[in-house]
Amino acid sequence: MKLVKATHLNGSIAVPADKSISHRSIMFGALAEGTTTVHNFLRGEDCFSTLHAFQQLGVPIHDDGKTITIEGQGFNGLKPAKSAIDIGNSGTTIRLMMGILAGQSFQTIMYGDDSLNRRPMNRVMLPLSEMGAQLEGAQETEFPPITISGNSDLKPITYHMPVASAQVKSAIIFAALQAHGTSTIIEKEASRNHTEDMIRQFGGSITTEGKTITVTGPQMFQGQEVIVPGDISSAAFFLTAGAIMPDSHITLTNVGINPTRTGIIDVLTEMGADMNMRNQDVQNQSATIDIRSSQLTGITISGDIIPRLIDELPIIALLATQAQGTTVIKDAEELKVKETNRIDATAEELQKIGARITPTADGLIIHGPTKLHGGHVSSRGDHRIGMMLQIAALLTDEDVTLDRAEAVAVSYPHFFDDVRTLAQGGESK
Ligand code: SPQ
Repeated sequence: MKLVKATHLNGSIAVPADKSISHRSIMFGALAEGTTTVHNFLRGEDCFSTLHAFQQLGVPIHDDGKTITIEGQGFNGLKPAKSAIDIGNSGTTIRLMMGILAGQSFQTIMYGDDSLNRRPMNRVMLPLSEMGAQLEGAQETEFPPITISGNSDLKPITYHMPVASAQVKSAIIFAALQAHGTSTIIEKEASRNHTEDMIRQFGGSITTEGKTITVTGPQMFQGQEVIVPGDISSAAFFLTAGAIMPDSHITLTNVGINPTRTGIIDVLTEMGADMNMRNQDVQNQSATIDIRSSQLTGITISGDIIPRLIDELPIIALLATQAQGTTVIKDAEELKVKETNRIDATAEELQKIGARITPTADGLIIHGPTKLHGGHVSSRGDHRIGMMLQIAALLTDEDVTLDRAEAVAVSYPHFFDDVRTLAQGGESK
């Protein structure tokens, strides 16, 4: 696909719904007693993987094109799927469902696409096995298809997490909610807390003190009305575009500002971006953000901020190509086990269009500012790499063509429409 060109970007975009919260709204709705309605559900492929998986497990879920209605079955009401469940590209779906299915008294097989079938699952399989479930990967590996033989009598666990991961934490929490007794999870670094927030929203209880999470099972939830805020990880592409494109001013409405996700705001602020936040909605954790063309300076990004911006690192690398000086990204080895190896994919694809960027064992080193040029690049099937490359393409008046552009549909189906809207200086629906 030939990527969109623009001289500047202007206008307002309503950021698409949060992917992490959309997944969890289906999960909690299915596991609650009674009806849950989900407004502003993300209509991306990953979230439909979660929705279809629960339908296969016997949960009635209706979609009228606007609102999702879930007839919750409770933790004890799930039914065995008639066949193996296709999870597509979604790491969040497969890992969190492993935690849910660990406490069920039946067997389930889940598999994904080529990318998901290469992502590591031991990080979830090991603690869930310790709690009493049986999990097996393909041909004695840790890779999907994963066969889960659940155990309706799970043991609680005390677990020191070896990686900073909301997916691992959430999988253990879902199993702990079904176990008899108190589980304690100690995070390596604090990661996104949407699972914990939603437990409270659905009438359950969980405590967090620093990096220690305590949850006692079994628990029961009541159906709720969920309004999903916009996804700051999707907003990040336009926050970056607004800062690095000349003569630009972008307004992003309904941006999720849960503090476990706002590392990108901290980075933009430290690099000197001309940005302001207004209309904060405390209950919905959302705000409007304005961003304008900015003079940026390179910085070092490392340590406990990394989980707060892990999915934004490819677009932050692009941001850094336009900043004065050197930006160093460290402590981000987790990027190697995302939809692609995002350290290599970011460095190699940006190098093709002129960026001065070097991959390291745990991150990237980027020198700027650099004038990018045209070329032929690939998303490698990774939505975040594809969207980052479209924003990069706006910086050159030469042609940039992108292979596997359709990957963006995983988290942001109308991404290219929003780029065109801003390139024409308009306002999105
Ligand atoms: O679901 P998936 O494919 O793992 O999605 C990604 C993404 O870029 O959209 C990662 F590839 O986001 C993860 C994120 O990196 C979503 C997530 C969640 O909703 O809990 C947590 C993070 O993953 P992890 O492994 O750090 O827990």
